[in-house]
Amino acid sequence: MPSLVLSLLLGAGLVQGAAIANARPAHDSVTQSKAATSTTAATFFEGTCTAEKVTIRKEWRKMTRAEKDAYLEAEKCLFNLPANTTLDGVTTRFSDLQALHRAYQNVTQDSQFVGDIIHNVGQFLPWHRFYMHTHETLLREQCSYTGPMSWWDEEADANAGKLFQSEMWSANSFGGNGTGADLCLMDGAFANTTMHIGPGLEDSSYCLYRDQTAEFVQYMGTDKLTECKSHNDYYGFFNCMVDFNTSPHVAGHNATGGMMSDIYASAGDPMFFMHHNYIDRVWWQWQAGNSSSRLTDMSGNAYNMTTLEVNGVTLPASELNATLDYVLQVADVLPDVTIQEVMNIQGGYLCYEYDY
Ligand SMILES: *[C@@H]1O[C@H](CO)[C@@H](O)[C@H](O)[C@H]1NC(C)=O
Ligand SMILES: *[C@@H]1O[C@H](CO)[C@@H](O)[C@H](O)[C@H]1NC(C)=O
Ligand SMILES: *[C@@H]1O[C@H](CO)[C@@H](O)[C@H](O)[C@H]1NC(C)=O
Ligand SMILES: *[C@@H]1O[C@H](CO)[C@@H](O)[C@H](O)[C@H]1NC(C)=O
Ligand SMILES: *[C@@H]1O[C@H](CO)[C@@H](O)[C@H](O)[C@H]1NC(C)=O
Ligand SMILES: *[C@@H]1O[C@H](CO)[C@@H](O)[C@H](O)[C@H]1NC(C)=O
Ligand SMILES: *[C@@H]1O[C@H](CO)[C@@H](O)[C@H](O)[C@H]1NC(C)=O
Ligand SMILES: *[C@@H]1O[C@H](CO)[C@@H](O)[C@H](O)[C@H]1NC(C)=O
Ligand SMILES: [Cu+2]
Repeated sequence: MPSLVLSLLLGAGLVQGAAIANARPAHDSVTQSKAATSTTAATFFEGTCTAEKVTIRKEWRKMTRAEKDAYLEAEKCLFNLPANTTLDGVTTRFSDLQALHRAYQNVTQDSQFVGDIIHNVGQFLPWHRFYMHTHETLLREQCSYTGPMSWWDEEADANAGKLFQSEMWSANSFGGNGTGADLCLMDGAFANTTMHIGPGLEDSSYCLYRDQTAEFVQYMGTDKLTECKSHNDYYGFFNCMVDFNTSPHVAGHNATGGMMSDIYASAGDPMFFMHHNYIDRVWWQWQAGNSSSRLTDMSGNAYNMTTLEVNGVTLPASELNATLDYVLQVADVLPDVTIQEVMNIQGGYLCYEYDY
């Protein structure tokens, strides 16, 4: 693998820390500890991750009231801490996360603009898994959060035909639809929050907003997920799950709408993390469903948002593919990792499981 130099040119200068990554040698490949299974119950403990250490990510509705309140308070704590990156537009520790998600969509690599290196590329799912871990680490280390991480069971809400009536959007959870001309979020834990990153690549002061859109719910239920999980190869699975406009990933963003459907600014809505933990869980379910191959299955272009097939046309592969030794970065909020290190959520670097 060629050495990779990423220059995130942001405004005046080079981003401190996000500037250089050298490819690392691949780690020893993962050895499976359990036979293939199709549930989240199987465990794949490796290295320092053991049954004693593993943490459980709980679906929002399985959290106790006290756990929900502690989670929302910790998130608000990140909104109230000072920024600690030099990325464009940052004002708070939470905005560091939002800004770095945007920065990797505007990348110049080896003097060539390659655009987005975290969406619609092979490393999409591993990068977002690492990003979810980065968010969790900030909650725990900066805001003393000790409770479970959480996720949103979109499949269940979509199947029930009441996605927008679910408790997720209640006034003592994440708040509901936007209101008024600007679709501002006016209820819930993050009501009346002013954002500073976005829209798009611009920066301005505007409200955290939502525009819930029913037409996307059709891509969020069991039928669609079964279709995606029927692929035995990572590329087929990932294209179905995240890449296309009819994918459960895009649908969750655009059903929530507003800031969540602005790909650059989307991580500014705290629902982003509930959504992406859910997407991470679906990937994990799929991996555990045929662990002998899928815990090491990685492929796809590493830049320029190419899909395997668009309208029946196969696009040329980029010079650089996403492989297990590809280096993932979060602008030095955490040290870089390789894709290999995040393939197994119980592989040692990561150590968690989903409650169901
Ligand atoms: C996006 O990239 C361009 C070109 O490198 C740069 O001029 C601009 O400042 C970047 N914008 C943001 C918000 O990162
Ligand atoms: C900010 O980042 C610097 C450099 O990485 C680190 O030394 C410092 O502890 C950080 N401060 C906070 C409040 O996280
Ligand atoms: C990637 O896509 C951008 C925008 O479409 C284009 O300008 C650039 O030449 C492409 N880079 C490579 C290396 O293909
Ligand atoms: C948000 O702002 C609106 C309009 O100013 C106000 O009516 C509402 O009480 C505020 N909500 C919260 C939770 O602060
Ligand atoms: C959310 O609010 C917008 C603006 O009022 C409205 O157009 C949209 O239909 C609402 N979404 C739902 C699911 O009710
Ligand atoms: C999702 O929403 C964004 C912003 O409104 C829009 O640009 C994009 O086309 C939407 N995706 C689909 C599949 O409609
Ligand atoms: C599991 O993966 C192996 C290797 O690719 C393949 O031969 C087998 O058919 C797969 N099993 C299922 C259930 O997809
Ligand atoms: C990237 O992957 C494609 C498709 O598997 C392959 O044809 C191509 O040779 C790979 N490129 C490199 C540089 O390994
Ligand atoms: Cu993203």
